[in-house]
Amino acid sequence: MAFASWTKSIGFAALVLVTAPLALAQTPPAPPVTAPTPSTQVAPATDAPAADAAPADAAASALDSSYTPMAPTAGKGMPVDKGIDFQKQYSELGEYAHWLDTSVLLPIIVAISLLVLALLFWVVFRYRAAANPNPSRVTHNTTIEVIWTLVPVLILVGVAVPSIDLLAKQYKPAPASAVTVKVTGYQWYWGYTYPDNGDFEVVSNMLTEEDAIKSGEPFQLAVDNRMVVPAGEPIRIITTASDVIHSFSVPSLWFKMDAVPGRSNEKMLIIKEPGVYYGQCSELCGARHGFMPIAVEALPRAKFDAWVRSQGGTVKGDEVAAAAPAAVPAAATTTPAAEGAAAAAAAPAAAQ
Ligand SMILES: [Cu+2]
Repeated sequence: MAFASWTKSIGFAALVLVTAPLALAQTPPAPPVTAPTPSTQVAPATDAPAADAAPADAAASALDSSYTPMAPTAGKGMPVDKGIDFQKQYSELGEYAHWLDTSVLLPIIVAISLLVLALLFWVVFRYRAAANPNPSRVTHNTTIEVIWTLVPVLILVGVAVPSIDLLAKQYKPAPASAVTVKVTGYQWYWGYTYPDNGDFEVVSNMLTEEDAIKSGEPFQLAVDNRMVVPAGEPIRIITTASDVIHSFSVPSLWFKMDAVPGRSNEKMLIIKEPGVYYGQCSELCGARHGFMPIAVEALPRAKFDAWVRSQGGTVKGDEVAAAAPAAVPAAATTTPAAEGAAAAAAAPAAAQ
């Protein structure tokens, strides 16, 4: 009886745990809340009149198309020797999840394990045949039955509240202003397409051991062309695949999303600070599954814009910024950056 009521309660609690996230998952996503205004650098159009005082400088910085791959920081965004914990997190969701693991789940698991172990030892020694020749015949104890039903339920509710909260936050869609990156898994490399920036695609292959060492990066994580994104801004990542199922996964950003052929999965990512963050394909996808690493490079907005131009892509507001110096011919016509951008605009295909 007691066991039956206990299992029934646990069964119910488990049902709540399992169905609640499902119900949340099936709720249609709320319409994007008013999009946070993109950083001021995104809208040079409104700044253009004010820049009259130094049009050449404005044009040079607005049309900067220089890019040098950022050197990774040792131990940041990558696994470390003898590491047994999660990697240090660089997104708010990651920090939340890491807190849930180390400050909620782990203490509860340790406490329950120690309690059960202590009870086991107590029973083994206190009630062994030699010390307790006449065993008790008691079969029911209402107080104990209520306690061992209620306590597990309360523990599960305590775990469910932050778990469901985290789950709901992970389903929050990106705002309309977010930068979109379409991630395509191929056998066996990644492609990153930027539909908001001229729809160019960056193909990313693993570096050989020799090249990785030469560039000061970890072998089997370093790639020739990284997925470059702006830091501190919402990014809409859409994953898909061209052949078999892959999984786009970057542990230090708390990001993992399957890339399935014929289907697009979407998830928002906000990286707290600039840096290089490494990951790997996390779905067994064939012979070279272990050799299609991921390198995400988060840059400040102005540097991201410059990278987009270096790839032959377009940056919102560039047309206005490019037109502004034309009004002051003497200052702007010979700016090398402007020439570079014009050349890039004339031959975007060649730049790729
Ligand atoms: Cu794969």
